[in-house]
Amino acid sequence: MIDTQDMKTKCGFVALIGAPNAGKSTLVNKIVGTKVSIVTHKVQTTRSLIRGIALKGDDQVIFVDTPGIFAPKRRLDRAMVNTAWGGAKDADLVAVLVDARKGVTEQVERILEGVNDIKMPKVLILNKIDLVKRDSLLALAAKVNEIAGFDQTFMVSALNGDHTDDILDYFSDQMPKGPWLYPEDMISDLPMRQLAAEITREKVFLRLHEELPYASTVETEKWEQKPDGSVRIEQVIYVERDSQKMIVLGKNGRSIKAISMAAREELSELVEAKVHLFLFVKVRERWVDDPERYREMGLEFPI
Ligand SMILES: Nc1nc2c(ncn2[C@@H]2O[C@H](COP(=O)(O)OP(=O)(O)O)[C@@H](O)[C@H]2O)c(=O)[nH]1
Ligand SMILES: [Mg+2]
Repeated sequence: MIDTQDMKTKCGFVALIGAPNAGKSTLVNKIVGTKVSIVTHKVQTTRSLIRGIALKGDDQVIFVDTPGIFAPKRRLDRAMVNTAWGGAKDADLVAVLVDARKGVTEQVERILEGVNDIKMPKVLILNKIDLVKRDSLLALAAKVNEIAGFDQTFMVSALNGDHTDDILDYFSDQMPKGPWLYPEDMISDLPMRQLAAEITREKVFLRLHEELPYASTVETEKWEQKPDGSVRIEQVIYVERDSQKMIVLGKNGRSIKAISMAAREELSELVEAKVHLFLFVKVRERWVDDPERYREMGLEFPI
């Protein structure tokens, strides 16, 4: 056994939970300082647990970005919500993010009731303070704390970074003593192939509307380093129906070209090299009921 009591370093997990769109992924990206989790204005963008790793002095704080918690309907929804609560139960500290502009919605209320059953330390983060008046924040903080008791309340804007440093200070202080779990230069535990698939999935979310983002998933099939330093990446966008494939492709391939260009640009930044991106669209009728697709996404397959 290693005696951690005399250790100078601390290391632990902070799970971020909240309703879809509260700003969880934005906050992780802001604190980590790099985009490790994709963000869109649409709900249910994040599907699995994404870990973003931040350093503060001698301490390592591993943020676990979770899918939003909502009333699940489909199997994929259930997998995401289970994953979010599971992430909370494995953490050293749970942070509940609430969109300050939306306040205590029915969805938030249900989450807060669930949070009451969690035994570890809990903090409340009221996010998007750039969108609300200051005086309404105190009332909201009081109201939320009546439903679930929190050890601390923070008020931040994940978007512009207001007070996000305070969060990191507090969390690093609260982490248990112990050795770092990840190397110093690591910012996410997501494998490159999966991160690359997430980037393309973000572009699909941004480009397409209605049910399409939710009917699609992206997987990286091939990743090849070329002798000239460039990278060839092949990815498949899975959809459920032929009609959806037509929409993803778009008239004269316009949509898929736009998705591809946007993804390629960001992938080049990520790998710091020229990227040749090849996107294929495949119809897989019941991918949402296929355990293999869930494994690829890092989700447990709910029976
Ligand atoms: N104005 C404002 N918008 C924010 C803030 N944080 C996140 N957002 C926006 O809220 C939306 C959802 O953010 P996201 O991080 O994907 O939420 P998640 O579903 O909780 O992960 C995106 O359009 C973000 O740009 C904030 O502090 N202020
Ligand atoms: Mg998210």
